Amino acid sequence: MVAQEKGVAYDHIPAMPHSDEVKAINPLGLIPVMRHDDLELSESHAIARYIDTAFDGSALVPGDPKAAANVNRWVSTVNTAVDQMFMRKYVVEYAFHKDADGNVVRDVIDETIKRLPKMFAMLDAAVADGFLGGDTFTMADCFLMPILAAVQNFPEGKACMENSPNLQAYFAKLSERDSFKATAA
Ligand SMILES: N[C@@H](CCC(=O)N[C@@H](CS)C(=O)NCC(=O)O)C(=O)O
Repeated sequence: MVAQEKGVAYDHIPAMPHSDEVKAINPLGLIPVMRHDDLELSESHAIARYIDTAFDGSALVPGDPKAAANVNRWVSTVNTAVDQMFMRKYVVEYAFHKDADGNVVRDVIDETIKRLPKMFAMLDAAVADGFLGGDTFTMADCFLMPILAAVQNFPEGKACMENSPNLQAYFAKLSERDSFKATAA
């Protein structure tokens, strides 16, 4: 989304985590990884910041230190707390944690869904001014949107979204951006 928002051309090369081509850049084998000229980079936030600062186009993190701090705070919150709960302990469990018969193993999911409403309430308040943590589109929105798209694919996430009016309006509006349409899985 960051490259799209900036109008930066890129080649998207699908690769599996822990494949040799990924490990050549990130010894941990985690995606995403990026190559630009002689720079090889891992970690989504580092990649996003590099694209934002190395290329022309409107900045996705403001120049003013206090405004930037607020955006960075929300990127970190999404990348840690929100990602842990929505992706690692919910979406990934639904998608990949199956028993021998192919049924979803629900232990982690059933613990997580008790905590989903509180996280949704925090995010619902955080987008009240139209964007995550404020009234303009920033890098924080690029980090939240893909996770919000994924969490709604499963019933409890969908229900929480339906109970979060600000977040629903936010998601509907930002889904119309070309950067989201071009990158949504
Ligand atoms: N902190 C890293 C996390 C990267 C990450 O966990 N990527 C996932 C895919 S979204 C992955 O490669 N998972 C494979 C695994 O955990 O083995 C970042 O923000 O880039």
